[in-house]
Amino acid sequence: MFRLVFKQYKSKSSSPDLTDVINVDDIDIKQNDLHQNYNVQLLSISNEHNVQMIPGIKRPTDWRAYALTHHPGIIIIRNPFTERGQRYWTARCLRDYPRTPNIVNLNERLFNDAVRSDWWKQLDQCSDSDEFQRMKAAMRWTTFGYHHNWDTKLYDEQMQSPFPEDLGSMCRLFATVLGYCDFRPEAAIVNYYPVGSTLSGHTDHSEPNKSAPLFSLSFGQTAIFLIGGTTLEEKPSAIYLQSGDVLIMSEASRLCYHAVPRIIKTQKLWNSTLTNEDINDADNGSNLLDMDLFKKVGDSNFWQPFSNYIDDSRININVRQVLNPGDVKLS
Ligand SMILES: O=C(O)CCC(=O)C(=O)O
Repeated sequence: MFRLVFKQYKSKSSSPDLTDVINVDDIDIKQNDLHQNYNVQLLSISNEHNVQMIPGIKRPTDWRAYALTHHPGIIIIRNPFTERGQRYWTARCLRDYPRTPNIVNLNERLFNDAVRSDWWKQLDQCSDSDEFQRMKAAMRWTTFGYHHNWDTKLYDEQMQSPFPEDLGSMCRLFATVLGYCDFRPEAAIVNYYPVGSTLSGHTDHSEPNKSAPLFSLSFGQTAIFLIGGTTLEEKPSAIYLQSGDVLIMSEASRLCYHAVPRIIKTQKLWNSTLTNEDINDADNGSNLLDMDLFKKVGDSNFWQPFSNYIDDSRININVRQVLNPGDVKLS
């Protein structure tokens, strides 16, 4: 059933029927009411743990968060970022994260060391349009923290690069607000999806710790995301993940099948210069971000190449805790 639904949404020959895709923006539900058609419930979010805020993220009491009642443990926070916040994380994912010592998918037979160690710099400097397109389309993932091993599906104590402090702080903020105060961000995959690309159905079971939640952040174009059950027999639900959305896979859904059968170009370009209002407000937690980048992304000239990239691509940051509580390394 999962594969059939995946194929329907992926299909290039016909435009798929999107009427069943859950769009939380269409849902008009009052606090704690259940939307019967969608099986979506609005969650009430407080800041009872009094978390340290981070520039570029709205106050938790202003978040709109939803639970999918047919998929217990799935939570969607509908874009809790400011526009500058979205630009910041997009730029981090493009300019900084796919750099040595982080690992990227770029094959050594197809790309030289300069591209494989600092892809964005080479892309930014590339003046040949065919080569630019080849380099742009080839980037599909980067890993850091504990590196995900796509072949063995096992983590290795020796295979790690530092986990970025800003990303760690952001994930801990989301985790703490949702009550996962002990969450430790230890492994990340950033997935890059040019329009037309997909990610087939799988479960994330490499982590020794399979009970900590998984945080998945989307920037750029919209994904159709499928969430199913623990077997491929169960029919998945389809949901739009839009720029800025944070999806949490926790509890019963942590080990469920999921996939991205389609990227849809919906996001308008944001290419204006931003006012400095949110920078002036950003003194709280500003030590947690690269504030130089946070300021620069508001400038339309600096932002332009990043904006061009997400004009036809989606970026997903997928963060997991690897170790069990109390462990300091893999056994
Ligand atoms: O792109 C997404 O939303 C999902 C990514 C994912 O499932 C993964 O990295 O395991």
